[in-house]
Amino acid sequence: MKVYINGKFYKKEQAKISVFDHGLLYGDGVFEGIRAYNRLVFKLKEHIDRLYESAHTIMLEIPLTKEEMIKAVIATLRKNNLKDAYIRLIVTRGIGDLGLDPRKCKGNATIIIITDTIKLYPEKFYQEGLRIVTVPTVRNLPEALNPQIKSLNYLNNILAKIEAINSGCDEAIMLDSLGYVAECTGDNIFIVRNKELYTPPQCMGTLRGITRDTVLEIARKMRIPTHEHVITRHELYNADECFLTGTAAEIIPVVNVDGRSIGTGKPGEITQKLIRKFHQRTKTDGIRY
Ligand code: PXG
Repeated sequence: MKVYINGKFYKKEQAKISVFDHGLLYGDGVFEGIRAYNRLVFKLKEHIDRLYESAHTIMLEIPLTKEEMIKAVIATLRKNNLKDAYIRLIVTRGIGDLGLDPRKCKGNATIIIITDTIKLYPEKFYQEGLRIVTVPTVRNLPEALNPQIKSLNYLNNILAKIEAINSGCDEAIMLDSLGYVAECTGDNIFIVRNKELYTPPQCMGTLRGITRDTVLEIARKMRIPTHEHVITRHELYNADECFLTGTAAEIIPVVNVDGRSIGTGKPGEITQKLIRKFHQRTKTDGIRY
């Protein structure tokens, strides 16, 4: 494996950054998780746009233009010669001193691109469906650390993940500060009720997932009515179907929430149709490398 760091390629063992990088010291940086299928990078432009939006909000200047960044991702993929890949694109504040002040980092952001494969959940859950639980840790308040910023600070999500694991589950539902369903630790959530699709609005403490947007687009093409609307736990428990979406997770059915079985207790029909359409999409859409 060859890792890209600031324009140079390094072997996995030699790919290292400074202990004074504020990405390590403070989680001061932004990232994206991107997938490539059959030598096509899926939704690369959307991921790059979101990366630059996250960076803009935290006032982190990325030394490459978006076009140069796209070229760097493509070059890393070519170098690694992977047909299917998971790309982790990271931009940290760079090397500073042992204080928070980002001005001390002198604007030298560190860019890291790693390609590898990823399997978020065991394959059997894609067939049988996941069991998930609501956890006590609420999703970051948008007015404190907006979940729209895909920052290197994922402790909020990691705490939720730990709580799910402690409860014997692989994934957690995080609520917003009002108690509505927000999202999972690395995935957005959808429910189906009366053949209509619902997902929480992106302003309420959720990341605007690129897979989420793709699923909404596919559903509209299939003439399934879609709603971006707040969801209560009661509505979730009584949904006909439920599934999660994310670049790493793709689309995974959920069959049990907090001990309540969802619908028939098996992956739903609409969920399975959306999974099939999504996989068709990933085979044809994207930037070739
Ligand atoms: N919510 C959160 C909090 C995320 O981190 C998503 C939703 C889904 O967004 P996309 O754009 O991917 O559809 C994410 C993205 C991991 C992992 O290892 C998770 C993500 C990214 C990278 C790694 O679990 N999640």
